[in-house]
Amino acid sequence: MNIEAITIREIRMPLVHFFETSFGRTTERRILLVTVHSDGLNGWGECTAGEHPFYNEESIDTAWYVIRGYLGPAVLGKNVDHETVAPMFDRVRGHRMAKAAVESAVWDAEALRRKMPLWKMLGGTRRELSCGVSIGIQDSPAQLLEKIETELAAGYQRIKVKVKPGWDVEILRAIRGRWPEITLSCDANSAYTLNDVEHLKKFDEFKLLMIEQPLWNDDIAAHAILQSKLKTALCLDESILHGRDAAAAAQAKACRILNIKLGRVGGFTEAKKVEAVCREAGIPNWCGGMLESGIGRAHNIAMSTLENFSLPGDVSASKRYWKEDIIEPEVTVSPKGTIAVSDEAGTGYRVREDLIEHFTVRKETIRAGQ
Ligand code: OSB
Ligand code: MG
Repeated sequence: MNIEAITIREIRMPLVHFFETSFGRTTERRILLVTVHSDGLNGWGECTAGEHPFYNEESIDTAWYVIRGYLGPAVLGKNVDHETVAPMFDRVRGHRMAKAAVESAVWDAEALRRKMPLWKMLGGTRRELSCGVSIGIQDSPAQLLEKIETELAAGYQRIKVKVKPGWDVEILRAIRGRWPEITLSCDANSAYTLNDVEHLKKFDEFKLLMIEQPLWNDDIAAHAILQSKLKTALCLDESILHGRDAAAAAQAKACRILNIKLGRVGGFTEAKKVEAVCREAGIPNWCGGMLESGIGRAHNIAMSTLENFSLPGDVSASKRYWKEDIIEPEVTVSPKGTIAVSDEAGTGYRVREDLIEHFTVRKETIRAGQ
């Protein structure tokens, strides 16, 4: 496939409801989309970097700079396919979300060209995906309980709540008091330290499926220490950037569950490596979310068809985030909390270019030989 041009653009989409984690509140998403133009086909990718460098070092603006200056030029005018594209970015260190955006656009274009489902090109097997939801910190505990009630009624199979010091044990107690048996987990986004071990031990009484990323993003060893002191399984998110991190975490027994995010690990090629390492090590995976628009959501669905994605993911219905999503059909979740995987070519979701244009605030096309 010859890459003739690449368009990068920023769209703005207001969230239906704000999303708050231990590092802050988001009310509107600024999303960088990548379009790869090749032989009359358009492949689409979404960069999952946030508005600010809080979840990791990247932001939508660093991704713009890296794609415009390095990743775009690395593939423009070249003959690439899904196996050769990722290594072309090796020279650039880090910037994995930017790499994933371009890589996934190339994979999308190739799947369309070969008229095959993206999930098949990836080597997936699952046809029905189990869905959970991630619920942010709310203005009051009562509001949180109300949200959980709504999501359970919609059929979601796992509830994950964001926690931080001051919004944790009492919140979990309130949830368990009302729903003693639901599958429940929590995500701290690094809000604790090893000085909090005694405090974190209190979480054990709530029979959580997992505690996600309680400690520093860059410290797998600290999670191994904590895991040895807790009954509850730890799940790593921010700490795992590639297959070697997954292998190190397995070796150190730093977690018993591992979430994979396409952007965080730098794309489909690396996500498959992380999945393979976890499968070998007996560590189940699930697909994490980054408040994606429909394009990122469709790619998450494809990735979640891989065999070791055996736990409910954070990939949920478009309408939980957006008044109107930029794909057609929107992502919908059945009353039993599942997403059906499409057999159509590409992601199985059509990109609504008209609506994307409407949401676009800046756009630039770069061409081969420019
Ligand atoms: O840690 O999983 C996380 C959103 C932004 C940044 C980090 C995280 C999240 C979520 C949202 O939990 C998951 C979703 O997209 O619904
Ligand atoms: Mg997380």
